[in-house]
Amino acid sequence: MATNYPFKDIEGKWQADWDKNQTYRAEDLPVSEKSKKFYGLIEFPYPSGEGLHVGHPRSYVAIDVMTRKKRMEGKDVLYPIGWDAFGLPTENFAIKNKIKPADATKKNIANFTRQIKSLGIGFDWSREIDTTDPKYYRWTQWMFLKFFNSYFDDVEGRAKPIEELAIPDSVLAIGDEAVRAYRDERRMAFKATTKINWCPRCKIGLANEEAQGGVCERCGEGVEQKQKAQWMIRITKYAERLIRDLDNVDYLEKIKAQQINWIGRSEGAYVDFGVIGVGSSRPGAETAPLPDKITVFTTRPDTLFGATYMVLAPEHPLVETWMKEGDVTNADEIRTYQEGARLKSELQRQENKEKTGVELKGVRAVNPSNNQEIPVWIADYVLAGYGTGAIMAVPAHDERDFEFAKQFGLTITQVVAAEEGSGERGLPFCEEGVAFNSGILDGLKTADAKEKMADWLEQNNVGARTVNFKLRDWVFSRQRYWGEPIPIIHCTKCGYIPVPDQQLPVTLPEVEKYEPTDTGESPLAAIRDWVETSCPNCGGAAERETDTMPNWAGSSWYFMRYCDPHNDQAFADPEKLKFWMPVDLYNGGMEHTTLHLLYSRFWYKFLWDLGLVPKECGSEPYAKRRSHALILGEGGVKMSKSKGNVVNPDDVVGQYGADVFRMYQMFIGPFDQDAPWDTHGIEGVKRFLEKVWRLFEISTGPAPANAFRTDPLDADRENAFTGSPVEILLNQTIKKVGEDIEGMHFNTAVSAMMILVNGLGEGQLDKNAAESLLKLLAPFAPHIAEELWHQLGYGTSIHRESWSSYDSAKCVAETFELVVQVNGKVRDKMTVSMDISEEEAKVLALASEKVKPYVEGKELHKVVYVKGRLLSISV
Ligand code: ANZ
Ligand code: ZN
Repeated sequence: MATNYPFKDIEGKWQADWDKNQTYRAEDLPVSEKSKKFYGLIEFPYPSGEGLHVGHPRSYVAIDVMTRKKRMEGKDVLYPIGWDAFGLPTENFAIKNKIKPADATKKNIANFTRQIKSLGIGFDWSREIDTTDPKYYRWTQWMFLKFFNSYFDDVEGRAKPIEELAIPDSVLAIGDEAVRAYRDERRMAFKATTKINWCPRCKIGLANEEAQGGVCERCGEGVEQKQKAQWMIRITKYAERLIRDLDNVDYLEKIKAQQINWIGRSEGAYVDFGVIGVGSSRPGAETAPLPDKITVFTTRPDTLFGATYMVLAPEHPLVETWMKEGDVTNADEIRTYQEGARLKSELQRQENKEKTGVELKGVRAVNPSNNQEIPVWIADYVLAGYGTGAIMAVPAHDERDFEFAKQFGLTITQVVAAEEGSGERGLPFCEEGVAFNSGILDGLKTADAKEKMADWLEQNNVGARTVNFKLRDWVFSRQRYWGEPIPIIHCTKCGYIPVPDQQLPVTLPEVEKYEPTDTGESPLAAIRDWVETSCPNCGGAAERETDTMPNWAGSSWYFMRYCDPHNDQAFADPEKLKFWMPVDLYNGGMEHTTLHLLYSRFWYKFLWDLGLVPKECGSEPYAKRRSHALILGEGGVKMSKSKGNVVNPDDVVGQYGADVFRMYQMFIGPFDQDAPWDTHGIEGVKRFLEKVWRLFEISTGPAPANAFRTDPLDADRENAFTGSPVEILLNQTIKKVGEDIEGMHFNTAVSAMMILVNGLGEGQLDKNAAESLLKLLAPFAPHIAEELWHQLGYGTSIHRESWSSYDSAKCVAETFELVVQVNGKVRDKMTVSMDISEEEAKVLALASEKVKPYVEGKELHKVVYVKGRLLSISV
């Protein structure tokens, strides 16, 4: 059933009015006014063909409530909206329906705009952005070229322009080719052939972050491994700072923990093992040291004496070397094993299944701690991409090594015990303890033994302390059409040449066919007259890069574009960045914690290092990050088409209006907990707003002759409730709603308003209570609040009014009448706070002028206190 107030008229009317008067427009002020600004941000949506999901508004309405309150508190609020519109679903939709991705995007954006506008969210639409607009992606491309034209200075720990890279004389001496290669190896954006996660269904390469759990993030298909030349960005150079700077931001603890865990910092050491040939067919190397060394990364250098064999990843380059040189004698067996490993994903290789491996016959390693010769194996549980791609195996103290040693009958030597002298215990023993069987380390606790061994390695030049990260460089190429073209030109003479700034953007060509290819080539590769171009450097024939950027590119910096969305001279005016940045509150999904949130922090830091983001903005883009939970279908299961439990926001708004929808979204449950959609719940909210409406109808009478309209400043009425229970309730509610909004406890703010409205009762609404109630309601139900505000006789928007303040003296919990008896006779009655203690009650009673005459100069015999009622004194 529809509401009993005319929401259709009210909502449309006020939305048009806000639009016309630009009620929610953010004003760019001078930096000196910075304390006035509040920048609230939601993750801008991907405008899919399905339209808005009821999950989207949970975030939008929440930050709308917050920013509306801030605006009423006098802040200059920036709350913008835009479209993260590149991406696979649109491309696939366009292919299927034989339309252009750009046209599909336009249509989807129009639909999303209509839907979002129908919710009355206070976005500043004048700042709308679209990542697929060439005016926007021009700057995304420009930023990519900044990555290309920069290197990371390890000493200073920051990115710098590539021209500042010092080229060693030895390289200069070789010539231009060598200089170019030297630079190319150090660029922040570089091309490399690596094993990538490949989704055979989407026909697209995926970053590790997009293939968590070994399945494609988009379609759920199991990913395969494929070798491909890819553009990569060196996010790993920022690993340390991405962890460290979390200390300076206010993020939910679980968000920080997830990022730290994903970056995966491990302290440990490199250790070099010598190699000897013991059967090599290399002349002179039959039983002699080989020129190679195996370097491993270990987090437990203290266990070096227990390293009884070594394992290399099957892809380790030394394996190739030894096969080529004829050092290993079982090459066929090794080849077969390598083939098998190549087809497995990293995840499969880390699974706790039966261990497999092959010994490299003909070579042995030398443990530097005791000069013992130990066998060298390859096994796929050692990953090529982590650490050095090789390990020292310590089977007594590492689970995987232990299983492997058992499987292949390798030596297991224990070197750490739980306590000194406690010896054998169940192996593997993977905890910390005390070293034994370990020469110089004997008797040391693990922490000390690690330090001592690290010192020893450094002194003897066979290793060094180091820090390792799980984080991988960012695979930045996609072989698809609907993304930003990577603005690089390949010239056979000059190498990779950036497209000159004045030629940006490199726009996508309009084509007939967008289908991806099985070869892993981008569809752009087939468009020859787009691909063929001339080299900006030498003018010779050259080809465009045909890979496009991942859909995370445009969203890595969009929050800065909002600060100055129409600028065509710069991605944003530095003065405007100085005023608005950082974002004060950013809300988004937990699923983006190790994707967008990490990428955009990195991207921002990079621009900040280069001074492209002013220093004054600070080194972090988001001061505060919060996350909403999911809205589930009725009954608590995930909404899905197949279950038929998808709620369409259009239907809800059509039936109940935007205010009910918004308020229900906030009432549905704690913001950070999943909550099922519930039709009874929405009915409850509807009745609440109806009650508010009725309350005003009765109190103010029919327009235009109602009380507030003719006499909005009636002083008597204003004071009518001073000290009354209604006034206390009102002050309490103002306090609670304000605090709940700040703490993002929106559901309890709504229930506080419900209690207030119940308490106000019919006919009890005076001017002060009426105004305060509407101001509290305004962030949640902006339309009805605006309508009733105007009915009170005001001519300007309630959303530009000031937020109500409360009087803490009038927020006192509850009071009761304390009866004071002396020797059984009532001598006084006093109004006291409900939470008064016995001691306080006694002090008050004895100080009473009416009680004093009966107790003064007498000995107190007994005092009985009955909470909430009585204090009985015997003298
Ligand atoms: C010897 C050792 C002894 C290790 C011991 C552990 C326990 P995290 O903490 O994840 O960084 N490792 C190193 N590189 C590897 C690779 N490419 N593939 C598989 N495993 C690798 O783990 C570091 C530890 O994981 C390293 O420390 C190494 O095993 C192994 F009692 O070295 B350890
Ligand atoms: Zn050239």
